[in-house]
Amino acid sequence: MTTDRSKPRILVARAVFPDIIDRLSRHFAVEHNQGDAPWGPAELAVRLADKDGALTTGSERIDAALLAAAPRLKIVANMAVGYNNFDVDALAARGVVGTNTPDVLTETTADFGFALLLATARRITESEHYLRAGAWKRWRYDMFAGAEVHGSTLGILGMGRIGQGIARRGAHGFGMDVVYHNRSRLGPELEAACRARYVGTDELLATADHLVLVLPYSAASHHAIGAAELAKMKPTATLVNIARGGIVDDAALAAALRAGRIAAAGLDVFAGEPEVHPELLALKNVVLTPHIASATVATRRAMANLAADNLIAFFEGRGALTPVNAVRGA
Ligand code: 8YV
Repeated sequence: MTTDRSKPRILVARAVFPDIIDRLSRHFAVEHNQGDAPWGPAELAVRLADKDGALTTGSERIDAALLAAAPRLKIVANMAVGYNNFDVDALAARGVVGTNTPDVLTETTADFGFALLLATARRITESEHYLRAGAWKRWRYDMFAGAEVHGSTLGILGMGRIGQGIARRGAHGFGMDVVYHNRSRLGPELEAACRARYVGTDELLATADHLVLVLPYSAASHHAIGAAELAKMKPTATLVNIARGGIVDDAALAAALRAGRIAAAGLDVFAGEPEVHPELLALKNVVLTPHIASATVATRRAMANLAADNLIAFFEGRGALTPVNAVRGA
């Protein structure tokens, strides 16, 4: 914490690489949370009361009530590409700039989406638990026999940068037929680069052997995959969610997995995380990871630096680098 009042005052809401704090401190009076204490909305409101800017993560909800408690706030830099933790209308109403961290995490997150697909389809964690439990006594012809990945049909719901990265990996690396659905269809050049075919949601659900969710969370995508959608999938299909919890109805998914309506799921995100639906925890045919799709050292550093770059550029009067809304100026 510092009391230098000549510089803009910044709150860094969660622990971050120490050199990012050093870097920010050259430009700003920084209050940080390197102990990573769990600051709830009330504590956050108190700490933002005298701040000009904030560096947040997906864990901090920035809404009208919080903004009302932060009259000086001009910019909130999210260390995430997703910004469903922002109430964008409330930010616009107050003239506060929101920024995110696109591009720097695209390939890393696509790598992880593919890793989760492979682990789920090929039953890697389930078989490892079996081995560690001492249950492996002899080979058997159908032991942990999973679903084929190469040459199968990869379905992608949400075809932004990360979805395209997964499509390229599937098409070029694993010889998969790629089908996708998105709010808007890609141009012919991008479709060719991804070797992906645009389909409606019913065809996507019915044809995918492996369906990966990479769409942003919004009221419109809440429970985009529920009981009705799961019923349209192949009983042999794998579902992977690296987007946001809440896009999948976790209770409906647990029921479908238990009943064999679909074969398996790989989930990196959960409604109400870090809580996980207890029925998902009890199932063997689901691979569960704690929201780590962007978690490589290099990528997390790039995300933190881009969030810092946004704050620095904004307060130097150059404008935010990656704004998510149209508010401008320092
Ligand atoms: C973040 C993410 O790690 O970028 C995103 O949208 O989901 C992750 O990369 C997480 O949101 C923490 O900010």
